[in-house]
Amino acid sequence: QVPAGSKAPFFLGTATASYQVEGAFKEGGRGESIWDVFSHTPGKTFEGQDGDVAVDFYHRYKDDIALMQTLGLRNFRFSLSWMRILPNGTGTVNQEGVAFYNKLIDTLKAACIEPHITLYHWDFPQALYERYGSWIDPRVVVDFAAYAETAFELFGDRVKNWFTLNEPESYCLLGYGSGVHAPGRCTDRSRCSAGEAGEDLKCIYYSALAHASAVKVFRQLVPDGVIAMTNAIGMSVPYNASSQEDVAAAQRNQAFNGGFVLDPLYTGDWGAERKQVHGQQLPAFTPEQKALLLENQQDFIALQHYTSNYAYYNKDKPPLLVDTTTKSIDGVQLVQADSPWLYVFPSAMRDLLNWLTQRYNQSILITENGVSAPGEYDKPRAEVLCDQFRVSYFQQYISNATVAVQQDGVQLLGYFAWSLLDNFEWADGYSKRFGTIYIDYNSTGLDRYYKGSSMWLSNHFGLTG
Ligand code: GCO
Repeated sequence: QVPAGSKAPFFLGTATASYQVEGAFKEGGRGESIWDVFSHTPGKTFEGQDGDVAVDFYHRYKDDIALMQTLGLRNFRFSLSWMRILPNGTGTVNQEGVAFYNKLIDTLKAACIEPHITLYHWDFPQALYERYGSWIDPRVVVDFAAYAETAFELFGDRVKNWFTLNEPESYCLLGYGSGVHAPGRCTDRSRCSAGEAGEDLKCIYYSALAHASAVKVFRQLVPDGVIAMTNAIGMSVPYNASSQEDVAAAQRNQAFNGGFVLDPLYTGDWGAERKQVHGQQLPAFTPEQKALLLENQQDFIALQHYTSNYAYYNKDKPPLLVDTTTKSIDGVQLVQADSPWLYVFPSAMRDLLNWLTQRYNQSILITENGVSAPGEYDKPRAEVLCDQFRVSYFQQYISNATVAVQQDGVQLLGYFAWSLLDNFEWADGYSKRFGTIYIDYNSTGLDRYYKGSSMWLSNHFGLTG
């Protein structure tokens, strides 16, 4: 245990994403995105909510930067809306969009806050989607690299910290597998209007290639910068640590999930576990593509970590279809957050940082970690502001990350809490709050209030950020 109050040996930041916070969906020459279309389709999001206004960051960014400044935050991760810069996804640059991001970057820098830019956080240009279906077509590799080049040219003089794609494993599986996120493609035609088997795998494949192509351009244009993809990874902890079978099952499951995208990025090929399960369904990397991946490696692993589970061996199932549970061997149930997929499992943070270090031998930047606290949607504001649940989540996860650095030798660069502000939580609309700053959705001004957790983070990391 790290003593309470001891500072973390890595930097602190907070993160957001364009569609989740910006709003102003028809302003400033912004083109349409797949999330506009998806959220405007009846039945796709909680109570039909959308990001048209979101938390109006587009107009309020100066005030929000002032809030960060007061907290002493020195790092901010946000994403560019591809369609604000290239309304049709390719072609003419929209100067109004460029002006917005220039103002944002310059205001951050003037406030001593380092900008960290994500190029793509799920809002794909609708125009390109209509042309070729986005991440399931080779044309996306070219178009994404061209967009990345434009962004590096426009902002690379002032911004040195970049991310290519946010969590392909999430947008590919949810957008092309289960269809619960935009563009809502899936194999089950009773639920989705488009989609076919294997699109989720194709999406990962083209995402890996698009990422490497963008890294290649980056090295030319921003030679003094750093860049990575962000990946959503949980930890499979053996249900019974003294059972050989459970330990082996958890390891296989971990490699299968945790290596899904990172294995191709670091080896130029799918991992053994993926090949075993998907066989011929996996698009093969050609020798040229393998070379592209190997020659254009990222600078560190950008980890987004929220939840974990126990995995155990089931003799009636093929070896890779591992069963998982959220109850420990002693029958203790992991605490569930407000989001049904999110369980609080802080010790898994330390295990995961060690697993990544052993497998890839890279330094790590935690680009997202956070929680939706139970009942925050409905509770009176005063109660939500006292978010001890979130404070405890941060305290435990950060302390496990600190132990991984101080005792296990993990190279951890920094930690971004998700999220600066309550925001549009995709298919859950505004019903799940991940913010360290509360948004009063009933007020006409979308008023902001510090939650206890933002002050805890500020205090824990101290003035050194
Ligand atoms: C991600 C998601 C975020 C979510 C967060 C909470 O990058 O994981 O993009 O946008 O809001 O993960 O679910």
